[in-house]
Amino acid sequence: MTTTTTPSNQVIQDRNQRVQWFQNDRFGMFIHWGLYSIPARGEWLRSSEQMSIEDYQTYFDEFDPVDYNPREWAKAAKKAGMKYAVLTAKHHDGFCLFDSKLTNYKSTNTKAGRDLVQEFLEAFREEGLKVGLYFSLIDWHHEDYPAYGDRIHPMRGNESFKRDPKNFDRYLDYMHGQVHELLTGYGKLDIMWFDFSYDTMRGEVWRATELMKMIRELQPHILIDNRLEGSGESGGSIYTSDPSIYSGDFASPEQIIPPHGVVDETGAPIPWEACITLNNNWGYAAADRNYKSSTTIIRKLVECVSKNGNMLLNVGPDAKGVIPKESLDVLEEIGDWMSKNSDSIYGCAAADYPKPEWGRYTQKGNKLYAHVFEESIGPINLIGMADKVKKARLLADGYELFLSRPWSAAEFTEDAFVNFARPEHFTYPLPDKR
Ligand code: JFZ
Repeated sequence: MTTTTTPSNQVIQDRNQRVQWFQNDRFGMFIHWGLYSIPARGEWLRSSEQMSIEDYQTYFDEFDPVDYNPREWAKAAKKAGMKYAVLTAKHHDGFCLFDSKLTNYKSTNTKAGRDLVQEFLEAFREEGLKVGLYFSLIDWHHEDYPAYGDRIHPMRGNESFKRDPKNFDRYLDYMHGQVHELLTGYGKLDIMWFDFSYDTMRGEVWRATELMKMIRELQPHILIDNRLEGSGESGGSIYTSDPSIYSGDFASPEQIIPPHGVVDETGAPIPWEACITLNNNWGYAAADRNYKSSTTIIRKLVECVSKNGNMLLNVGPDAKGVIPKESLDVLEEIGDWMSKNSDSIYGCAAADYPKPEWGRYTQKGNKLYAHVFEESIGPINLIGMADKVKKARLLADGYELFLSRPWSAAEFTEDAFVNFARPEHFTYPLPDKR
């Protein structure tokens, strides 16, 4: 028997195969680190402060991450329950943390004198984590990139692109060449995280089909985000039932968790990963003390999974290569929770039941995980589950919870109650189990 599939269905089928580990693992670490970590004002400063290439050069001359020890990063990630990590091999400033043969603007030519990407990959693989690299499509340092110069407006780069498309093609050769280097010189990579498309700078403007054919030939299993075609906002044909070869394997909502998850126009779920900062910046920003609490992050991770999504949680190591203590503290608290509750995250997805009023559900097979976000008075209500719940237990310690039907109008309701109170909390005998 032969089955025929339209090319677009084949794209979706291949994608759904590739993302299986990703949708099982659910939680990863994003790492924004580069020259911008020195001034400690975030990774966009060269553009937002309109710095000249000469002014920015001082950071290259200074770069000396004496405390760079990616094993510690990897240990922190693993302890937090993260299963993969994505490092900025090159951000918009064009500085390469790897030993590219195509530029001198790289870590090996700084005081660091090392291939920092290689060390990152080794360290994280050693801890058993999957590894990905962020690679900027935008390059403020390359002379053939449309926004080259001392007044950088990358969001308006296409204006000058229109003036000189020939040079831009030379940039694309360079950019494709670096992707080739990363895919051939560093072993098996699990994710390539391109960033980002804007205005008319998207899709085939990057020679995306050519790029993807090379990528799929070199590393067929690697996951690609959707930003060769889109950005942090929803955009690109990944959001349709007819994606192209460069639409990506997952959508990448940025600093937002989509209210209904991500689906195409037919309602079919699309793999997605929300990338979220711990404070308000991606790159190290010393003055930014606005850290989210571990409770917030855990609930947001649960929310992602409850909507079939992943979370890529960012850290921004400082100039020396150290993850800020505030971030490490949050990671550790997340890890405490994950060490007892990760069964409700790994391998889980959206539940077959609507969102409960007191929190979220995640589900794995016939196990429903009830994440209770709010203090309730008395038992929580499991709407419509009177005949479905056989047992209810606390995930953290296995304590078997008291399951009952609502005491009022019990004959008419499909609902069940789960009481979190333990026997010692009761001052009266529990009613009979129904
Ligand atoms: C991009 C980067 O610019 C940023 O520095 C960081 O790396 C983040 C993860 O990705 O952020 C974006 C991407 C797209 C838009 C804005 C910020 N956009 O389309 O407006």
